[in-house]
Amino acid sequence: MQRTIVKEIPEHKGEIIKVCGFVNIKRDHGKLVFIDLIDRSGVVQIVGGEKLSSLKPQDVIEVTGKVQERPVNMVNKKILTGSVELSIETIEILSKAEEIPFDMTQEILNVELPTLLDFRALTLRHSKVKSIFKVQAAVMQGFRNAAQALDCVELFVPTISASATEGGAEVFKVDYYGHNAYMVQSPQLYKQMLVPVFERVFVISHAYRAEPSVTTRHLSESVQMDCEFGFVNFDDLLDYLELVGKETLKYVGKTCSDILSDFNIPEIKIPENVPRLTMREAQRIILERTGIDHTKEKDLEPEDEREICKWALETHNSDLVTITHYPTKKRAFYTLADPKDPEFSLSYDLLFRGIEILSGSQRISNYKDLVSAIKERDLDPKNFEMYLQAFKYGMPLEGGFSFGLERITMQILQLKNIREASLFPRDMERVDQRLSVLKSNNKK
Ligand code: AMO
Repeated sequence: MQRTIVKEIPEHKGEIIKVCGFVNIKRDHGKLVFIDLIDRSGVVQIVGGEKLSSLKPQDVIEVTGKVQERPVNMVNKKILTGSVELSIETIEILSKAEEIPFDMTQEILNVELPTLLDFRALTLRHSKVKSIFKVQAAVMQGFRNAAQALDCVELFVPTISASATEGGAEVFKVDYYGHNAYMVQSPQLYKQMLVPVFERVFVISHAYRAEPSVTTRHLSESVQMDCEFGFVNFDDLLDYLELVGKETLKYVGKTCSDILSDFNIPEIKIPENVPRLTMREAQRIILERTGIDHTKEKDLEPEDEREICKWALETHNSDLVTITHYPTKKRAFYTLADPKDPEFSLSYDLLFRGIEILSGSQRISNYKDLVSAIKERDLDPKNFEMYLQAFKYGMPLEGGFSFGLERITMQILQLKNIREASLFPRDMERVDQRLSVLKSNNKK
C-alpha cells in the first residue's frame, strides 16, 4: 500500500490507508488510546486500543487504518485533519525513541534557551520551533524573488578569503596549509568583484564574525542576503533596498499567514514609502521625543533604534525606517564619503521593528581612492590584490546592501533572542555543544 501524507487524509474517508510519522502526544484512556501522529504535512489523530499503549513520544511508526469521520462534537477545527481520525488496523514501529528529557507535547516548548540549543536536533522537531524555519525559508524566497525581479544574477562566493572583509578584530583566522587565511565576515569583496562581470548580482552566503561579546542579536556565523549593482547612484540604491525589503516582508505575510497568526504576530506594517532620515535627523527626533541627547554620538545605540522605529510606526504607520549618512569613519573602508560633507558617508541601514536588519552603501569605485581608503585604515593593499583588480580594470559607480537572515526572522516572529532564529547557532560559548563541555571532554 502506498503512503498517504497526513494533509490528504480527509480525501480518503471510509478507506483503509497507510501513514508514516512520529508519535507526538498520547492520550491513554485505558481501552481507548489516542495518539497524534505528525508527518511533514500535518498532524492526525489515531485511535486504537492496547496496540498504541506502548508508544512513546518521537517513536517513528507506520500505521494502516480506516479513515473515519469524527462525531460533530469531537471535530478539532485547529487542525486540517480535525474532521477525521484514523482507526488503527496494523502498526509497525520503524524506530523506537529513547525517553525525551523534557516535555515536547505542549503547544509551546517550555525549556530554557541553553536546553533548547543543547538538544537542537530534537527541539527543532517541535512544531512551533519548526515554524520559525518555515518563515525563514519564506524570507529567503521573498528576497530571491525580489532580487531576481531587479535583474540580479544569483552567485555563490567563497567563505575563505585572503583578507579580512570588513576590517576590525572580529575575524576568524584559518590555518590554510600553513598560511594565514580568514573566514569571510561578509560576501562583500566577492560581490563587488562580480559587478563588472554581471552588473547586478545577488549572493546568499554564510558570514563569520568573532563577536567578542554575547548579545541577543549577534551570531558568530550568520547568513547574509546581499545585492550589488553597477551604474547606480545613492537614490537608486535607497529605492532598491526598500523595494527588496518590502517585497520580502510582503511575501512572508502572504505565504506564512497561518504561522504569523499562530505566533500572535500583529500585521507587518509596510508603507508605500518607507520613511528616510539621516542619522543626525534621527538623533534629533529622539532628543525631542525622549530628552535623551545622542546628537553627538557616532552611531545609533540599540535604544535609539528602538525609539526611532516607534516614531516610524506612530507617524508613518511603518515597521520600516531607513537611516542614512552614518559617519564615514564608522563604516567599512569601501564606503563612499558624501562629497557634500565627507565626514558622513553615502551609507544606510534599514531598521525593522526596533533593530537593524540591513546595511550597505554607495561604494568607492575609483581605484586610487580605494587604495588610499585601504591604507587609511592601516590595512595592506597587497592583501586585497584580487579585489583591487576589479577596480583597476574599469568599474562603474556601484553599491549594494546586505540583509541578515536571522535578524529578519527574529524580528518578524518577535523572538527574544537571535539564536532561536538560527538552526544551529554559533556564538562565543557554543559550536553545537557548549565550549565548556567540549573543553572538559578534550581533557578526558
Ligand atoms: P553589516 O556588517 O552591517 O554589513 O552586516 C549586514 C547585515 O547582516 C546582519 N549581521 C548579523 N547578524 C547576526 N549576527 C551578526 N554577528 C551579524 N553581523 C551582521 C545584520 C546586518 O544589517 N558588507 C556589508 C553590507 C554591505 O555594505 O553591502 C556588511 O556586512 O542584519
